[in-house]
Amino acid sequence: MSDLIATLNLPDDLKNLSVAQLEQVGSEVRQYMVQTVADNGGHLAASLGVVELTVALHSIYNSPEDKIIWDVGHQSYPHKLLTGRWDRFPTLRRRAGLCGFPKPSESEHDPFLTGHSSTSISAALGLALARDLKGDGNKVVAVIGDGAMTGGMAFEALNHAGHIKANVMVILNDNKMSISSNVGSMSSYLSRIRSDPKYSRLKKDFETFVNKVPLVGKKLINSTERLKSSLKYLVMPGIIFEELGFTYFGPVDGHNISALRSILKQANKMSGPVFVHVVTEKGKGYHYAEKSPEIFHGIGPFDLNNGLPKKNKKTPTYTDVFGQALLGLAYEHSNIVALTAAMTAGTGLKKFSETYPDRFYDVGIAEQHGVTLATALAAGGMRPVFAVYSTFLQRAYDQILHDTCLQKLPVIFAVDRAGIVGEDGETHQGLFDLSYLRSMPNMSIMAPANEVELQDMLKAAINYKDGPVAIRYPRDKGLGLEVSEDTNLKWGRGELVKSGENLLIIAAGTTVNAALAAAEKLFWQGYKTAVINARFVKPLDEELILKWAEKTEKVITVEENILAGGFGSAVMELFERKGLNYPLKRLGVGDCFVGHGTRSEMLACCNLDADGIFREAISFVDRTSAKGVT
Ligand SMILES: Cc1ncc(C[n+]2csc(CCOP(=O)(O)OP(=O)(O)O)c2C)c(N)n1
Repeated sequence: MSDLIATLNLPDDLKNLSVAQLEQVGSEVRQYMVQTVADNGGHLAASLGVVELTVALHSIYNSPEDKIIWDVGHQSYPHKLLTGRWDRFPTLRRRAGLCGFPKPSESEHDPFLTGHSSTSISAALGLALARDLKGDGNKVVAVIGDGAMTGGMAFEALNHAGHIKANVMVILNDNKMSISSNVGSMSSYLSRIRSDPKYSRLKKDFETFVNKVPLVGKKLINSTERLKSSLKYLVMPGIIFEELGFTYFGPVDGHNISALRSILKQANKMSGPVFVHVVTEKGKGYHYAEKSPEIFHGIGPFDLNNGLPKKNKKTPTYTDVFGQALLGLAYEHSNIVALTAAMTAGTGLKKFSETYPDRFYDVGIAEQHGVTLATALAAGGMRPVFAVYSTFLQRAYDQILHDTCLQKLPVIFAVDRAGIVGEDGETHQGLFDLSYLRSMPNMSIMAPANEVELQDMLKAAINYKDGPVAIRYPRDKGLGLEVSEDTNLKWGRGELVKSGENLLIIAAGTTVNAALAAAEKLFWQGYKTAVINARFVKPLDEELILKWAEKTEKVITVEENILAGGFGSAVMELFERKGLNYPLKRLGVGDCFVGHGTRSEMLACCNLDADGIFREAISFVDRTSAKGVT
């Protein structure tokens, strides 16, 4: 443990330290965090940016009685370190170790789970209202980034909190960055407040002026409402938040502990909703993260001395292949437009955004708006491709159903990070999309088994005009195949990739590869196993499935999705519709949330790797009377 921190009982002792000692705590936290993330990977830049803010907060508030809610929660590492998780910090994001996001089951200092953006103000408001109903006196603080402020939910909550004059504090951590540079008119507005010293000076002058005006002058100003508001508009920073019912404080330098403490103390004295605007630098204190905050937003293990990733990425990921394929298709089809909800790099759209800036939209962290916007672009004759992580698309369930599917408009959803995502854990797993998309009429769903199929599926989707299409693929490297080759992909058709007579495995997406490896092992146990690559989850290739099910009379389905309503359910529904009683075993994720660990560890944990499928298959064929087992 570091020198000063080793002597402290945290977080309580922070209240007895001088500002210089608090700064020392900050630098010890910062150093430990950089070292640990260099080993484990994680969200470094955002956490580096809030070190002083976190120290200041814990030097004033009494956690866990006072509640601090970190929006998204990727910046909560300093909070974790100051609230009893110092020793366990090296287990960050590792299986059975500390979670990368706030988690009430991990600590009483995490009053509410976060992971998806823009929820903190609603959560803080709810906790504040519960406090008031119980008659408790604790404080509730939401810390939200300027990126997360682009999410509609944040405004819904501000609107409500201001209206009911709730006693709640919102701290805006304004670093100009979402994952990439922030977008939108709110961001430009914050920029103006931040960068124009005139605003802060004028605010002070205005207040002094009003206080000094003799009674007559005050009356004059008060009675002239129009004049008052126009003056206010001219000189007050944060007027938008004031108009929403909040008392605005700031902007304040988020790396100056003394200034932070004094503004927080002032804000604490107010009753009703307060809004504290804190300006920080993402990546602060680690040279490479300051220089490239986007790269250090979420990073794998890296070399401390040069900031370079430890693993050299040779084989392209599914994301890379998607980005490259879309770029080629956009060249051929001038009506293709691409959309992202604040994930340009993460979804592989960086090159597209640079090559076709007029055909690219970063809507901010606004998946719901993104879906309806894409749908309307389709209604207007464009071919929109919305690239989005499976977990975040959940936000837009109703927009997909009500706007896209009901109108049968040809929007393409490139559903990235579908399936097990690994270290980000349960808030980020992409395990629900097959179920929620499959239940929607007019939706087609494809899942590639490899990167060549992904490229072909995207082509097929662009050429399909009859309704929305989702292509879901995992957070993983491809198989290293030559992507310029075409496959024999046909709309609505799967592919038999291995014939066999004792057992049929039908797999969706990249589980096909694990299924093939399991089939190989089953062969040595005497089971000749057929394997179908479903390719289409909707519409199903019924003909192919029924033909091989009839031959083998035992069927296993495999998918990286929850079992309820997923791919296996589609096969089960097919058999039920046809009145067939083949023994059927569905492999996927049961009725539970999957935690964090590497992708391969968690796949193994869910029996979705080759060994797991093999074990499940053996127990399935043992339980049911095998046909023709040799
Ligand atoms: C609904 C949702 N969409 C996308 C994301 C992915 N995401 C994580 S952090 C982030 C940017 C957040 O920016 P900001 O709130 O300004 O925090 P900063 O990282 O700059 O501190 C995004 C887009 C998410 N967590 N939730």
